[in-house]
Amino acid sequence: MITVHHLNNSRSQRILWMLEELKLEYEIIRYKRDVKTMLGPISLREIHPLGKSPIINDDSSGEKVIIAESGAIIEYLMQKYGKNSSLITPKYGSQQERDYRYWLHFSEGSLIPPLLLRLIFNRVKSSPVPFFVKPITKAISNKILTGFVNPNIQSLLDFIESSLEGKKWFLGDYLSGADIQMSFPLESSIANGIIDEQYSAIQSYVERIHQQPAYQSALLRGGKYDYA
Ligand SMILES: N[C@@H](CCC(=O)N[C@@H](CS)C(=O)NCC(=O)O)C(=O)O
Repeated sequence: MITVHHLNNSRSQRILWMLEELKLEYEIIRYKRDVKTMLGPISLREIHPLGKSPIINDDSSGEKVIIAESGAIIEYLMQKYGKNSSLITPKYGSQQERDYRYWLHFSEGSLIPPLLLRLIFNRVKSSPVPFFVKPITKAISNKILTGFVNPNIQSLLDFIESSLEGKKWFLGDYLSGADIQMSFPLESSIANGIIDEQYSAIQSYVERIHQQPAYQSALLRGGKYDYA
């Protein structure tokens, strides 16, 4: 049986979607973020030292497999259970496979870091500090945001927008694990107003994701998720 260690409103929603696409049986162990810090509970560290979600266990082959990192989980599930599923397995060595790997890694490697920086510096701006320090923390945060973080996010989104124009999924007509991996940063950016109407290809793409029957089944299994 596969077990998903699922943190609310998090990247692990992607793994539930993937498991639904693969039509696999799985169970969910739920963890709740601290409402103030947004961090996961300490009990997640008993499953993996970093205590980040998603993590899966898979004991279906007799061996006790534990995998963390959503990209690694997607690759594992794809290799082990992806054959003849609704998700495409690109031919090894093909351009399609290079594109698949590119977007699979792009999500956590290129897109999420500046989104996280934006979140952090916006929090720094609004966090309580002595009144005489406030103008300084605000000015430094604004400088980093406007000089580095926001232009970086914009060029990444422009690139994603042009890559999706005229396409259904990142690999054209075929849904793949790369789409699953790209879903979380794009849908959370829409929910946070970072992606607006000027990015119409991204918006339609995320709407298409939300219409996938397996995506909707994952929502029903996972419970409340703020980005759908
Ligand atoms: N690159 C990792 C990131 C994992 C991660 O940071 N997960 C967040 C949820 S979106 C988390 O567990 N946060 C809670 C915490 O850091 O305590 C992945 O893709 O799995």
